[in-house]
Amino acid sequence: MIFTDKRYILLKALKESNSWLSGTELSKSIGITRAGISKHVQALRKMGYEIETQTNKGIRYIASPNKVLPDEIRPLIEENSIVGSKFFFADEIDSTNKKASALAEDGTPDGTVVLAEKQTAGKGRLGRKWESPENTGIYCSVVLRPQLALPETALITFIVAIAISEAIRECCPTLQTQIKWPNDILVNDKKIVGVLTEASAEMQHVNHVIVGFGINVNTYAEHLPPRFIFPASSLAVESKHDVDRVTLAALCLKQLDFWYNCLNNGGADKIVERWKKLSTMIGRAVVVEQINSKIEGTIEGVSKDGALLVKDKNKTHVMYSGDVKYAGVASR
Ligand code: BT5
Repeated sequence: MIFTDKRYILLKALKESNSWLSGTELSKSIGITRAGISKHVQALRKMGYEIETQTNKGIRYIASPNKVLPDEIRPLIEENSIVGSKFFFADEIDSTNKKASALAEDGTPDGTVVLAEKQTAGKGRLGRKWESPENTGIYCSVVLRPQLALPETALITFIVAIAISEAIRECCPTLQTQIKWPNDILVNDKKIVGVLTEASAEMQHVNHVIVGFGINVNTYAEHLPPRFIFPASSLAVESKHDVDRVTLAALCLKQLDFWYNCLNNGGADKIVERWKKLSTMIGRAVVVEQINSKIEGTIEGVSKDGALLVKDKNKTHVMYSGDVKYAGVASR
């Protein structure tokens, strides 16, 4: 993917140079006026970038803010083909899924990414809340426009969970992630990541799907909600060191691009195979709670369209939604 945004090109040039760059040279090489350069420098400073300017010397990059900013991620995902086609960033937002959904309705392209440093109304499933304290986590939603029939879109939650697991494994090699159907990623049986997939469809046609994920990265106990089973934790707590959020966010988007292309190109079998390897649920005794029912049994596997297969005394249940608890573990 080639990013042509002038502010991004200016920032990249400044970062790649260890010394002062002349404003006149920059304006020539980027193809904007000197006033244009000043305007972009002001905008970058407003975002928290430290950039120095001196009349005789020119312009110099000093440091980036501690934020998961699009211009920090872009250089790391230049090989992506769809995910990252466009970015939207906010320091504070109600919900990145809500914003992504509004952008999707306005026709934003496949692969548009929405990022925020803090959410005031982060959404979980079934009206639950996702705690999203500022400057510590990754709160991200991606607009996808898959060329798939409606039943196949169930695998979208799978590709997001696979992508994030692979990214965490690469970033924090000492941690073992486990995918818990349908939408959690656990480390040491603690919830680190939540994924929320929301589809807009008519009849059998999918308009778009919003995939949102929240990752507790450098978040500490006082900002995490109490949970009885699968308690909330973060990568920093589990790995005992802080994790670079930009690197991790870029790896997630890189992996998501790979698995999204796989899904669009008939790779359902490969996705289900990888999911099974990254989950530790197969063969475990569980209780699956749905709004009006409860099934107790053993997990046999997952179907090609994303359902959980749970076998009890009588039959194998094909479950498309529900909350899973391991049998024998006290309720939440
Ligand atoms: C989820 O729901 O796990 C999906 C969460 C998706 C959040 C992302 S953030 C970016 C995007 N924009 C949004 O508005 N949402 C998405 P669910 O399985 O229903 O789990 C929700 C439950 O997890 C809550 O009831 C709490 O018990 C717990 N919880 C809330 N915040 C948490 C956190 N930061 N870490 C761990 N657990 C949390």
